[in-house]
Amino acid sequence: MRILNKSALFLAAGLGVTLSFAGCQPAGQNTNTTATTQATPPGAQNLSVIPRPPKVADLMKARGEQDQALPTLKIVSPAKDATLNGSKVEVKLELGGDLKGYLPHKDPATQKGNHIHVILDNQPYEAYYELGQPFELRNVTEGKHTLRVFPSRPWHESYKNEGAFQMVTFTVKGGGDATRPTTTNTGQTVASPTKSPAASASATPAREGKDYPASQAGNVDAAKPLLTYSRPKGEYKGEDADPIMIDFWLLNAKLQGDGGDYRVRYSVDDGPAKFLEKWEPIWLSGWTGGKHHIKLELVDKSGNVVDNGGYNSTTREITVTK
Ligand SMILES: [Cu+2]
Repeated sequence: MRILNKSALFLAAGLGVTLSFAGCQPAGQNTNTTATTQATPPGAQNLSVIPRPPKVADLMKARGEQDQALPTLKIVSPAKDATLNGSKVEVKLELGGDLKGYLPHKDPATQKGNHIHVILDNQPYEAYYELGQPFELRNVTEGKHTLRVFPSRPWHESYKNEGAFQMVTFTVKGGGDATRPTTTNTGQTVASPTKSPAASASATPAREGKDYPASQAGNVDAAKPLLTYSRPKGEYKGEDADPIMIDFWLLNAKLQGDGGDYRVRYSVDDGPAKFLEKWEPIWLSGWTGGKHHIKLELVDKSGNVVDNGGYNSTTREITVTK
């Protein structure tokens, strides 16, 4: 906490906005060590970092050499700095590198498999399984956008080798309608600005893709340190809800435990800030049911968020159903 308080002071001097975070939480609100004599507020949870779950370790063993693969991606489309007409953007990728049997594909029986994480701007990633056909970004709003992609395992842990991550910036002219509901590739409404029932819940499109809510690119410099939030996201149910993995991609930034200058700071539900010193996933156990939000930030030695178009501080909401 000593480091935290120092960084909080530093932040207080420079960035008033971040005051709700770090060491400035009201005392006792999220420190559960002395909570036994107090009434526990509904939804209070004690999260702890646990080792890689045996279930995941077993999956790794069953995959042969795949976890030692060094998959690389190339974004064929959209081309770097391309200007595209219309709200539908086709993403085409080329997978290469030392694959050792790694192949994105959704098993129809289990609905699981290797896949690519596709991220438009700084929205939650979408899974892309069948690279033989393009992934459609639908209803993309007019303006500048970024696309980030990297290969992932069936349990959503990303490959972290050089060349796995790719990013392009592109511009859309005559883009999508920001008032349209947001739907998944099966036409299910996940968010609607007008709260109307899904108008597009008709036939399932043949191609993978997603209708996107309005977003724009951050002013991202591909040569600067960049944290890409990957997991957790969406809904977690039953045995998938405990533990829950935090995973991310780092570009141009080595963490202190890996011999570099940076750390990744995370917090759950505005709780105390925790630090990750190594670039690897962690598993958190002890979630309660309901909505939670997870904040992930790339910070320098002084505990300041490294600025890069706003992408280095990301908060996502997840829903846990017990
Ligand atoms: Cu995934």
